[in-house]
Amino acid sequence: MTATPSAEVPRLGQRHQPLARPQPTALTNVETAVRAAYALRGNDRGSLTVAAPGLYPHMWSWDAAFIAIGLARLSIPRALTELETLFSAQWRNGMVPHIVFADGDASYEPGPKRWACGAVSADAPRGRATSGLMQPPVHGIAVRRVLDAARRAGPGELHSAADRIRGLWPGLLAWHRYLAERRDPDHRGLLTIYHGWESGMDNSPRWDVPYSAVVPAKAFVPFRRADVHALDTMDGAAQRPTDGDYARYQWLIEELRQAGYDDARARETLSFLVADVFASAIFAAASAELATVGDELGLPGTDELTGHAERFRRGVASTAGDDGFATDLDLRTGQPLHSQTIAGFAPLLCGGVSPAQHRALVDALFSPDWCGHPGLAVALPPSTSPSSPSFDPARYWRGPQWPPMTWLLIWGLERSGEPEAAAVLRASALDQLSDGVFAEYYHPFTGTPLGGRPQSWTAAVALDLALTD
Ligand code: 2M8
Repeated sequence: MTATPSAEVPRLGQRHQPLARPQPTALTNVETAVRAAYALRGNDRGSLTVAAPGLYPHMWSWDAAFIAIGLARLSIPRALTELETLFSAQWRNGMVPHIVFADGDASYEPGPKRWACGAVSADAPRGRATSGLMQPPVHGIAVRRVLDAARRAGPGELHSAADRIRGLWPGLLAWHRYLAERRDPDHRGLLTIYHGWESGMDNSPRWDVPYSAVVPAKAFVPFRRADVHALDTMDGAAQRPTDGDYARYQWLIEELRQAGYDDARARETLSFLVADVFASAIFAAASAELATVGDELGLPGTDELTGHAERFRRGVASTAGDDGFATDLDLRTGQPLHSQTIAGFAPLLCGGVSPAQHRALVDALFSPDWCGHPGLAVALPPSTSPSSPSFDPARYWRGPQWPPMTWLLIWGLERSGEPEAAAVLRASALDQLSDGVFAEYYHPFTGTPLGGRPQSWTAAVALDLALTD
């Protein structure tokens, strides 16, 4: 299943002529924002924004959080509606599902029938079809941003946003409690994930080793690869996970369904069980952000949130080496999962490492292994380092640059006292997004937009970055 790097990948130290970017029509920041707003409007289905037309015609959990961050620049009420729709599909045990299915589109696979959540779990919501997995909990960060936007907008907006955040609060607390209790029962300060999809970085080299232990049963009937057909391009398959990857993704859903989506049973029976440092860092950061919201609005549970933030910050830092890079852990074997992916920068989101480790991480981010690679069309971090043998520049999470990940790093750098570094990344991000395409991901060497488009979370972060003072 490991993808072979393509022949065009330049190696470090090798002379490389940067390739011309394909679209010469760079937009100004205001034009980028206007076009991003238009793209988001086109993907708006009323009370939810689909992740992308065609490829992802439903609501995805962490996409929705980024979308709310972007929408807060346009309409605070609409941003809150996005979060309210997502949380209206929350499971009884507190889990926020990774997909909320929009009515009337059966093109995406696996669809509600394959998940069968309501049929096998009493925790699944009634009256709303969802998947049985979760995604990284960016929502607390989104709530903080929406409240800040409301404060900027004036007392009327602030008053009504605060009311609606009060309404969301029990769900937010239950979500964070679910993560802390069910996804970290051993109190390592690291979230357990049951599927690469839960990391949001589906086919990242992070998961190559644990996926090699996932062996689909012979009798298993895989579903159709709707994703490849949804991409309106000849080489769509080269931009997506492989068939081998997909057979494993589908088999894990089967295992989860057989476990009734029950956390205790899943932990005993699943053939994929890893501690995800990037999702854990997001959880630590989102818990800290939510605690500030709770304090400001006089809401309960802020001590609990601060406790989550501290525990997970420590957990992430405990996996970092002298170079500051965080390392995922295979919970089935107890082995660390070393890979050169963007997830290693997790401590930049949540802190917890020493000043020397922090400095080493920031330096690494701008080094030739990452943003300083001489072959990059735009100096932004690829999802996998071009120096890694697993790097594949066009294949999804194995190389392309992903704008929402850039946004998270900019946010983390600002938050951790690195405004100059954040400004450098932001300028490059706006350069990339000035194509006005809002692609799902970008080829790091050619700058070619790849995957779905317009991808809502890309448009959302473009809007937010373009309108930042
Ligand atoms: C991708 O994941 C879905 C499965 O969840 C897919 O490939 O069908 C990932 O990039 C994920 O991070 C993202 O949330 C989702 C929707 O944009 O697409």
